[in-house]
Amino acid sequence: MLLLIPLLLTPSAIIAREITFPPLTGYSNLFSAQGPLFTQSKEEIDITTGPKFAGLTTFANLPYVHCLAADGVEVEKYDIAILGAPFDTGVTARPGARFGPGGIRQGSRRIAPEFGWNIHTGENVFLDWARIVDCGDAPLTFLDNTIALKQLDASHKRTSGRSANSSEYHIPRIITLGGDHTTTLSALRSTHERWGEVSVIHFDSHLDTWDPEVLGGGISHYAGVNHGTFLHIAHEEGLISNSSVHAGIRAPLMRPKGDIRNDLRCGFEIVTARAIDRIGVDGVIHALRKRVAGSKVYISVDIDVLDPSYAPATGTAEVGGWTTRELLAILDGLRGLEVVGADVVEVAPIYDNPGETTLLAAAEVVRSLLEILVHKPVK
Ligand SMILES: [Mn+2]
Repeated sequence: MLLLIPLLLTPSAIIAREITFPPLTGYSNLFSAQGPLFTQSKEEIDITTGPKFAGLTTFANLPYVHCLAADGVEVEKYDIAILGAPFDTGVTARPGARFGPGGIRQGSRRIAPEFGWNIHTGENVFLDWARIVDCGDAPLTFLDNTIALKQLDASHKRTSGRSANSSEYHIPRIITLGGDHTTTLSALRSTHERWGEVSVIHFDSHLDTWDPEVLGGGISHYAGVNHGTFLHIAHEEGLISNSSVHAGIRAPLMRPKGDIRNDLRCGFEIVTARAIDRIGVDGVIHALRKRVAGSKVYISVDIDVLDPSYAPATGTAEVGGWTTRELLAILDGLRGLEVVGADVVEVAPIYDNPGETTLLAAAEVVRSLLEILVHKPVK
């Protein structure tokens, strides 16, 4: 046996073998009257292009740009940035959304700029005026929420602070991939700094305006900053105007009247999940547009606005929600609004199924948000 080993290592044993898988072609004749049907020879095999499943995974195969490079370091310019916020230590139920950014990118692998023509609108958001890039994820510690949110504040500030690629619209806009919903607070601080107060269109099954004394138990200031209180805090910080609106609400309240009273005080109106049965998709679109008319808008999509049958992979699932088709149609109906930032949050891939139902839905929601942003540039 030992004598055989040197034989196997001799040159004659390691000649590369060309494997031909029959049939070579479905055509009976490789050469037609017009010339060869297949012109690509072995030497010409192209490995420099080819989208989708090659290379590293960015959102929709968009180019990666190191948007978080130190101030003063030149990076490629962009108009819209995808930024991941891998943070999930502000949740009150199941954790796992720190893997949301990677999950949403995984769900988007099939999407590529050259295959990006929308059958409903006839437009290709990726080949329009805006240069859209993926900035990767912000570096957020998982050991201290206060520090993590400061890191996210700084990441937003740097990403939105670079001069845009467009000579007409100077401030790059950001779509954040969450992360739990606490991450929206940093995004709203960032939009406030660049654009002033915004109206929020908040797709969610939960109110998320809970008083930190109520949700957090008042045990510490630290505990009060979480994924169910960030809109209360955004209101307290003066980041959002009192013309905001929730869409898809259905989760139970913690107090019979106090939660709603506080919600009104924070500037919100409510379109419940069941409203769609009465007023339909068009009615929901009309209600949302009417509420935010005339103001700059931030759109936040908690994936738990969808029914768990359409989006099981989330931390605080609530049954009785909207379908993916309904949500996408409602988002398309928001085109024309002056949207200065958006996010998709609470995607926790570990709870998804092998078909990646939630990841596919979240990726399509991001694509819809991109279309809203590209459709209406904002000065
Ligand atoms: Mn939420």
